[in-house]
Amino acid sequence: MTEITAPKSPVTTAEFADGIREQLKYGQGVTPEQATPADVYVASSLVVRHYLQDAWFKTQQDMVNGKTKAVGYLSAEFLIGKQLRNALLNAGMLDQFDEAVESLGFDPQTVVDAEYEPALGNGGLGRLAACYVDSLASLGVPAFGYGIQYRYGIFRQEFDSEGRQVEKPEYWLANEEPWGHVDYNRSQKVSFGGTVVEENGRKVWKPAWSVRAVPVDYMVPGYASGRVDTLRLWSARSYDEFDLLTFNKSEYLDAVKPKVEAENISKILYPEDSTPQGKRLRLEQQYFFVAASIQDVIRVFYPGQSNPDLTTLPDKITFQLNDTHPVIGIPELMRVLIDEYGYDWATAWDITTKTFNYTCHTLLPEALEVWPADLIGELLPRHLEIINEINDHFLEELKGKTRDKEKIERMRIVTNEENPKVRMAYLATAGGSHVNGVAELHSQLLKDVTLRDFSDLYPDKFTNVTNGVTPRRFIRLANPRLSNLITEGLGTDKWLSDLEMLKGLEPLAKDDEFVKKFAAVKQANKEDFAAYAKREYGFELDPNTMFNSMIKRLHEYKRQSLKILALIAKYADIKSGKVSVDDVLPRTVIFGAKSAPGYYLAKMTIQLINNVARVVNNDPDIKGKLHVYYPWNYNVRLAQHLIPATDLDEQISQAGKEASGTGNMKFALNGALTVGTLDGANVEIRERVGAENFFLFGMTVDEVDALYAQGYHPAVYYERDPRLKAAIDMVADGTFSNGDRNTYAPLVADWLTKDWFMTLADFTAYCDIQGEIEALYRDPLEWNRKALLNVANSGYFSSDRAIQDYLDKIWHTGPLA
Ligand code: 26W
Repeated sequence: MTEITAPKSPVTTAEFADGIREQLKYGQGVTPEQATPADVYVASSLVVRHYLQDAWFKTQQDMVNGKTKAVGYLSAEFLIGKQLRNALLNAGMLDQFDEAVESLGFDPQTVVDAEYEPALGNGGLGRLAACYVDSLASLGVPAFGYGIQYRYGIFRQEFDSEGRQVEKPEYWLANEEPWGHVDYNRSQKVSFGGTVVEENGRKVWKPAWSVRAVPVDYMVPGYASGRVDTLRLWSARSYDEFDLLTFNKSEYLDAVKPKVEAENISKILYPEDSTPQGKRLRLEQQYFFVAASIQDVIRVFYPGQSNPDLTTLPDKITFQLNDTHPVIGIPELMRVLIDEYGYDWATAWDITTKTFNYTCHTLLPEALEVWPADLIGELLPRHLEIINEINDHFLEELKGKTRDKEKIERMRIVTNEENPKVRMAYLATAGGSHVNGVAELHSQLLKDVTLRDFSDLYPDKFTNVTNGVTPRRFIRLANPRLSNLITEGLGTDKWLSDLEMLKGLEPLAKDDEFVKKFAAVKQANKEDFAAYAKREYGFELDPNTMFNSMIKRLHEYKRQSLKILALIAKYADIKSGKVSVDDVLPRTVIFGAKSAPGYYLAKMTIQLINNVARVVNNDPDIKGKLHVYYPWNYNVRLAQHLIPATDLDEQISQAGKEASGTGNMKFALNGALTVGTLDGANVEIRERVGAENFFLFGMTVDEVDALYAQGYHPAVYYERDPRLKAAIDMVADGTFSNGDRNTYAPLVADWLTKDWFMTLADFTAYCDIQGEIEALYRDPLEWNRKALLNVANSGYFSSDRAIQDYLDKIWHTGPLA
């Protein structure tokens, strides 16, 4: 195999091995003979940190001393995945690690496997944040990711004997975690509750209790950039144990939250995606990490200054709000500027609006956070005052822009009702410089629908940045075979920092020999995945079948039900003899998805998929032509194994519902073909890879809207397509529930009477395109040619390009000199 020339290594193999020995001795307290793979993992990680330390210092010094504005990416989630191999790759130490570990008598893969995955995110939004800090560092841009170090990440998913999802706590910090450096000496105090009083004509917030925000720092090494950025995740601790002198005596008893309550703040990641739970603790989390981050920024950029000139803040840093979760940062910065540093309202507002920008990641109205004003008042009384004042000023400003009173009413940040609510998306739009969606179509719909009044009056605020994914983790680490072939094809490995270079592979799609090599890579990856699935899950996958994957959160709008109904229809056709089993293209369907714990229909869909798998996989009539597998606990690691092994990827959301998708990009870049709707970034993927290399089906956004308007009756579709009828009947009749007709009755009833995301309306188109897919798959050379063209034309979907777009359109900054 051609070896990838990684960035120049700062260390030799012998030095790396010595470093491990030393860490084992002084850190783990074991000899190399006593050491376990987990010990060697910890020691190796610390060696990597050690070699990154100087670059980290230098990046921070250059950031503080130089003139380049930094980026503060505020995000409640960073789904970073395993760290060791990624850090080794980016720092240029992969080979040194492998050889050093081998020289000590260990298998590198076993050592890497000892790492426990930090699962500090729900899905797309959290993984995107992780890709973005990787790209910021790789581009050499000074940046902080700011978030929360949850003690429990997203739950660990198991299935019970009935195939139902069971949630288990994900205590990822049970063992030594060498990447996060706990920096007690840079802690910040974050306060809550209490009252606001007036003293000498000034508002003074007298909080009722405080927690200590302790930063846990993760190095974010850039790929071949020599720069190391910082991911600073805050952990909540109580003051009661350590610092009795923080408060005077009378305040003390009130001020100190019991340890358990204080630490609850960073205890658990909320597993809901797309419906905000009106939970007090969630608001506490949001304020906790944002308040700590703002104080931290002032500490870093104005060190030791008691009277800093904060009008320069927008030149020092730009804050990106990753969805509405950190939006409380807007009133918080106003409070800090006015109450703590004595700025007047206008100056504070000017600084604040220049510092913040907002990315929206959804189109589902129920996912736009709205907080009861009462709750904010209880937890953050001063902030509620400020929000109300922002609202008043904003309404005044609107009067100068439009005479349309209804429009002004609709745009209220704080609603006008008995129990007023604060609309965080509106606050973010009013309180920042830019608002962006995450794919062209999504940004357009934000302007036309979700934030229409705002885009009418503030058209210049709105822009688009199409999402991207890091090629380091999702091509180079996940798919070394393809990486080597790309490097061979292009004659250089520079594509890892300039992904548009993949275009150079396009002519090779005409070269049958190259296409065959490409096909061999996919085949080998499928064999690897089959072995992995056997080892990890006990599954028996046949790598000589088409691997067809659907991995993403389980949600009605994503329409896993469409996939499973089509599969059941196929099964029903074989069972009824309409289709001869001998004519069926052998296919292995793989699902990976977690459902929010309280999401009833999503959980029922999981149960259905598991039971379809049980029935179909064990039915001798099927002769092994159809297999369904549902590896539990889908996470970054599983994605890295499955994506390179996939032939066909499913992106079948109802048009207008998936903001972007990022899995779609990872699959295209790894040479899977996509079957998908015109939704999110699918639109742009299809444009780039070519319509003839993408399986498009289903209604468009306009058709969806028209159908809603006309009145949608799903039962019509059930009656119209016998395949659909057969499939739904089979779910209803107990085939997948040991004869019990009640098990899926609520799901069936929903399909036939509501079907909000129009699964039934798209069913026929979805089944019809399967013929095309299967015909192409029977011609391996043509299939792989198209898959290769997907790789060649997907370079645009690098997170480096996305970050460059943010730099150009929104942040107006760049790499350190
Ligand atoms: C407050 C509850 C909550 C939690 C998370 C509401 C909404 C969210 C996120 C917005 C959900 C999410 O992850 N959105 C996804 O973001 C990805 C990155 O931009 C997109 O690719 C996905 O299409 C979008 O669903």
